[in-house]
Amino acid sequence: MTFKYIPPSQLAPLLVLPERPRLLIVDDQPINIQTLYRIFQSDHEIFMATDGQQALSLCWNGVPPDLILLDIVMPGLDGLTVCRQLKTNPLTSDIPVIFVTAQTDPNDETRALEAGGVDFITKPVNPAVVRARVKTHLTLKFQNDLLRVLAFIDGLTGLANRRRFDETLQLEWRRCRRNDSPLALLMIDIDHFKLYNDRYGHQAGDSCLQAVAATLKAAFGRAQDLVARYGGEEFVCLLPECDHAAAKPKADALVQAVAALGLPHESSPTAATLTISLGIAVIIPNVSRSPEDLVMAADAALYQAKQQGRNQVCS
Ligand code: GH3
Ligand code: MG
Ligand code: MG
Ligand code: MG
Repeated sequence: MTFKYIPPSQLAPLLVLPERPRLLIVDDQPINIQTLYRIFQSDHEIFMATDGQQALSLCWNGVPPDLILLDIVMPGLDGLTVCRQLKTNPLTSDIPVIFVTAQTDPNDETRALEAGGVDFITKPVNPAVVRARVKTHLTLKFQNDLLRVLAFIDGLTGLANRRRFDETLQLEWRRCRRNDSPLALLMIDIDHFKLYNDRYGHQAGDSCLQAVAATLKAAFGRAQDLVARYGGEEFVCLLPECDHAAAKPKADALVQAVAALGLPHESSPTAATLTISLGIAVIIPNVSRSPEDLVMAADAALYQAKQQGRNQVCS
C-alpha cells in the first residue's frame, strides 16, 4: 500500500465520515439501480455497473469505492463470484460489500456472507433500512481505515513509525534485488539530546523532535522515499534506487538544514545550536546480504560520525 504522510494535527478530521462516500451500485436491472440511486444520490457519490465484469474493472482501474451494493443474479459473472474476486485482491479486499437481492432463502444468505459480504438485503428494499445499514458499514470501514493508518504512524512526529519502516525495508529490499538497483539508508541521531532535555525540558525536547522530523520530511520529495522515526531521537530515510553519489549530497544538505534551524542548544559541547549526526549505507541487495546488514552498516557509519565530532555525515 502506498503511504500518505498525515501530520497528527490533521488526523482528527479523519475520524468523521467523508462528506460524500463513494458507493458502487451493481445490478443488471436498470430499474433497481435507479431505486438505489434515488436513495443515496443526495449524500453519496454514485458509480454504477450493470454487470460483474464492469464492476470489477471499475474497482480495479479507477479509485475504488467505499462500499458496494451488489446484486447476486446477473448474466455473466454473478454477484457471489464478483465478491470473491474483490476479496482476493488487496486493492479491494477491504471494501464492504452489501448484497441486495431478490433471493430470500437462508441458504443464499449464508452463501453470500461466506463469499465475503458484510450484509444481505432483500428486494424490494426499504429505503430507511438500506440507508441505515450502509451508514453502519461505512462507519466501520472508515474506523478500520483510520486504525490501519494510525498503526503505522508515529504519534509525536506524524512520520512513519518503526513498524512501517521494518515492513518497507523488507519490501524495498526485495524490489531493489529484483531490479539490481542500490538501496540507500540514512540513519540519523540528534546530538547530545539528553543534555537538551536536561537543559530545556522534555516538552521542548518533543518540539525539537517535531522540528527535525519536519525538516527530514521536507528534504525527501520522491514518493518512494520513506522517512521514519526509528526510535527515541533516531530517524531513518530509506531511499530506493539511490546510490552513494546521490545519497551523500542529500545527507550533507540534511545535516546543514537541521543546523540552520538554529534551535538553541547551550549545553551542547558540539555547537551552540541543535545538530544531528548521520550515517549512510548503500547496498545493491543480493542473496548473500540481508536488510539487517544495511541497518548495521548505517548504524556503524553513524557511530563513526559521532566519534569524529558529531554534526557531520559518515559513510
Ligand atoms: P549523542 O550525541 O551521543 O547521541 O548523545 P545523546 O544524549 O543524544 O544520546 P543518548 O542516546 O544518550 O540520549 C538520547 C536521549 O533522547 C535520551 C532521551 O531522554 C531522549 N529521548 C528519546 N526519546 C524522546 C522523546 O520522545 N522525547 C524527548 N523529549 N526526549 C527523548
Ligand atoms: Mg439481477
Ligand atoms: Mg540515540
Ligand atoms: Mg543522540
